[in-house]
Amino acid sequence: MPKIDEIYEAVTKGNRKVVAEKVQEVVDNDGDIVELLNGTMIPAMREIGERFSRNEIYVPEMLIAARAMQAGLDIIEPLLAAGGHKARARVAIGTVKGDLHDIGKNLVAMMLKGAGFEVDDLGVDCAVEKYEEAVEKGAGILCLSALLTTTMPYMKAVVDHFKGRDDVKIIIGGAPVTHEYAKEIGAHGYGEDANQAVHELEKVLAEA
Ligand code: B12
Repeated sequence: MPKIDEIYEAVTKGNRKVVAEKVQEVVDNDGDIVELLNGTMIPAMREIGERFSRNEIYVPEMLIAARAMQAGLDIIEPLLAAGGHKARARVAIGTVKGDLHDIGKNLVAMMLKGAGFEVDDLGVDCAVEKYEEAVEKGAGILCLSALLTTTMPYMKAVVDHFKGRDDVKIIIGGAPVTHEYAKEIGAHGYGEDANQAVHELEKVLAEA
């Protein structure tokens, strides 16, 4: 079984091949993939974010690390989803219009699938119409992600669009998003990370 440090380092160095190999080794050895995700891979991406903020690395390095992370996620995702039980509710998730960040959104989608929800991943750069289509296909909960302060206001546009629809609940998240902002725009829930997203969804469902 690879040392978790090796996977952490491979993600931060953007070594896609090593990440895929080592994650596969963990899987082959029946390792704890939820712990691998939450305890190693997500913290590695956070470190990348901090290094970028300190101008120690730039966009290309960030992108390379993101691709390495995705290589590991591609292996884990079907397993997390397969570990889930019968779908508890239908959820649609998308990064809002103008925003192309999808690592956090993908993680949330993956955790939700792992928790047994049926997840319709709408991708990035989602306009109101895309969420509307998902609702028409049966999604009762919409998860909105935004990583840019400039795209956050679009979350309000989506919330406003569905105002008065009791059959649609909206949960928001992303690095610049806060609980206060969620309250301010009238979203039904907010999650700080992928784990909280699951709890928040369960809370919203229980209240429905
Ligand atoms: C990787 C990255 C990129 C990659 C994205 C690759 C991809 N496929 O996603 C690339 C290189 C493409 C990129 C581009 C840009 N980026 Co960028 N990027 C980042 C970086 C380093 C990490 C983001 C990330 O993946 N974090 C790891 C994941 C796991 O965390 P997360 O996304 O926050 O998600 C977690 C939670 O927020 C939460 N969550 C997320 N979504 C949701 C949704 C729901 C419903 C819930 C409940 C929870 C939830 O759960 C997630 C998992 O725990 C951040 C720095 C940072 N500190 O966040 C900058 C950052 C977001 N980027 C930034 C900028 C400025 C840009 C660019 C404008 C740069 C440029 N000049 O071109 C472009 C914008 C492109 C666009 N139109 O979207 C700024 C934003 C600043 C601001 N105030 O808005 C940041 C903060 C960097 C910085 N310090 O300046 N970026």
